[in-house]
Amino acid sequence: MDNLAPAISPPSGIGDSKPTHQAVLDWVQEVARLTEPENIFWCDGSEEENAWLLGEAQRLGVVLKLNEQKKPGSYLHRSNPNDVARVEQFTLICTPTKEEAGPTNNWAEPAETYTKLHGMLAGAMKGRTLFVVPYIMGPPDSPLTKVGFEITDSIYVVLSMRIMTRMGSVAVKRLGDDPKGEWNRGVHSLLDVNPDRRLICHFPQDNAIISVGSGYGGNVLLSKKCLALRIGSYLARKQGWLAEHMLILGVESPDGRKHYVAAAFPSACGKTNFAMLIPPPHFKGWKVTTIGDDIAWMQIGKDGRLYAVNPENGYFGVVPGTSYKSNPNAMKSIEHDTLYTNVALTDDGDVWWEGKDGPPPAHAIDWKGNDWTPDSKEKAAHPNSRFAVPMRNNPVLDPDVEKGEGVPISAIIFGGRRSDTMPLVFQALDWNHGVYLGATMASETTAAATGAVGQVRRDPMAMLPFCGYNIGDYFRHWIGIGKRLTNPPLIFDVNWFRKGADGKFLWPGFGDNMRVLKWIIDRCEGSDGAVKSPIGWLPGMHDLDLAELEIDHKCVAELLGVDHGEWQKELVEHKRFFDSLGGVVPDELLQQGEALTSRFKS
Ligand code: OXD
Ligand code: MN
Repeated sequence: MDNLAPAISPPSGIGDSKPTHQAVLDWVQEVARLTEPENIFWCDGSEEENAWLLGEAQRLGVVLKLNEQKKPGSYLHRSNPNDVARVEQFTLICTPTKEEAGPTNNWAEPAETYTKLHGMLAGAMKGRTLFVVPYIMGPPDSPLTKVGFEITDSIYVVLSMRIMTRMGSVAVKRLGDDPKGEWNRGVHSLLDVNPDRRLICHFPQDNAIISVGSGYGGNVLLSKKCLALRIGSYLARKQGWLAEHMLILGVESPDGRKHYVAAAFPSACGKTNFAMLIPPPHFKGWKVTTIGDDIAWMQIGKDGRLYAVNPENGYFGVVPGTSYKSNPNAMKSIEHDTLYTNVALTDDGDVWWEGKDGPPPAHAIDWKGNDWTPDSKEKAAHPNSRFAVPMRNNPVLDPDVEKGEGVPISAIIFGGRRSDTMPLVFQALDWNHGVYLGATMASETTAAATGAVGQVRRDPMAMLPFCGYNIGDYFRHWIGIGKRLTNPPLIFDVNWFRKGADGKFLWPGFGDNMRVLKWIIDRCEGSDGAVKSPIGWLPGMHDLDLAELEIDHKCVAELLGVDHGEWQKELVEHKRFFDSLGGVVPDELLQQGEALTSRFKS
């Protein structure tokens, strides 16, 4: 199986939904003149179109239909083994000056980059179909919602975009014929799926994206990381809102009090699990519901609170480790109508991955298409194998997910994967201190991006790979938003991954994270169950509800401990990180660093 597929010839009534917006038509013609496709397929997002495309994708070997009894409406795609994750080193921000892209981005000069990309794209779609995918990010009636058009020569991208975005006529209608309407131009071509010709380029000033040489979701579903985060964060700063790498969840108490929280964790650190959490039996009557699992767009409401929408329409989650034990709601969501990528195929036409419930199959076809048995040295599923699933499959989807104004956010949570130093949970002293916590966040790297796994790297607000402009200006924007919020969310930091001296996790995680969430909600409701420490407010030993949890006192003390030795090293790392940014860090955050250091001395 591969992404590359020859042109398809749709019957009449399919693939001919040409919009009327002149600039869109002109742009598509321009790209077609350059890439020379055999034909143009205008997507409308309908059921009929999707069914026909799925048939073609099977015929061409781009997807394989799974056993209809075991996984109704579901398909498996295998990517080129050289193309399984985001490529941060080939992801470019093309702004007129290097300073605008800032110290954390790979910068390239726009005119030169366009010339280079146009050279790569010349004739690239010969013998292929050029698909035009109109889509919106955000609920149809939200003021935050953005229109995008993605041109692609990958049928897999079209099928995935229909899951991940509100795709087709809804976008054409939203843009209308207004020549001044704002819309994103996205061009994607697989070229020859060659890592040496792979570039993911963003032109924030032009609201444009060009991605070549890859078929992996994070590089090619241009709606997601490219528009909703990189271009989105640029637009958000210009327009006074926030585009963040955050899940959004609702939490309702047995007596009907409801709060929403947004949480930024780096890629593959459990955002999807947290967003679908099932409270342990002791929390009878508590409900957690999902607004989003990856991206939050947030604006300031008339009441001075922060309101969030999920711009996406589906989840593109990491499969390995997903089980009825770790995330029953995700498992239920991916039982049907799911597009799997790079998992193993069982002999009965089902899918399998490491960490799934039950024993491994005696035989399977691994993600590369080779025979696999439990004795094989290679993994059956790629560690970054994914599911793409419509959010409506989620049994705990929040009823307000389509609300245009968004949901009010009571708490913002930052968190990373840290074996040491960072306590299970603590609360920032105020907004700017919270911004400092986000700005100095760090996490052990995962398989979501190419490169070494398990190394601690600073990942401010989990946005290091996704902030589309200068990170110093991004921090300044956060501080500015805080000044405008008369009723700001409280800010917290969590770490589910702290380990004891024996190298084992101290905290059970998953559903038991409800215990931490409950403390966060209590604090939002004014509870005084906390003790002040140099790093912020920590729960006291008895402030976390640990009833019916088998955990010894020593573990809890370790989880909530602030080890001065570890923190001295951490403070050095904060300073080293800020210094590495070359003078862009706002004074407010430098002062936060100094205040933190002096709190340890007093
Ligand atoms: C993702 C990522 O796919 O962050 O969400 O890599
Ligand atoms: Mn993500």
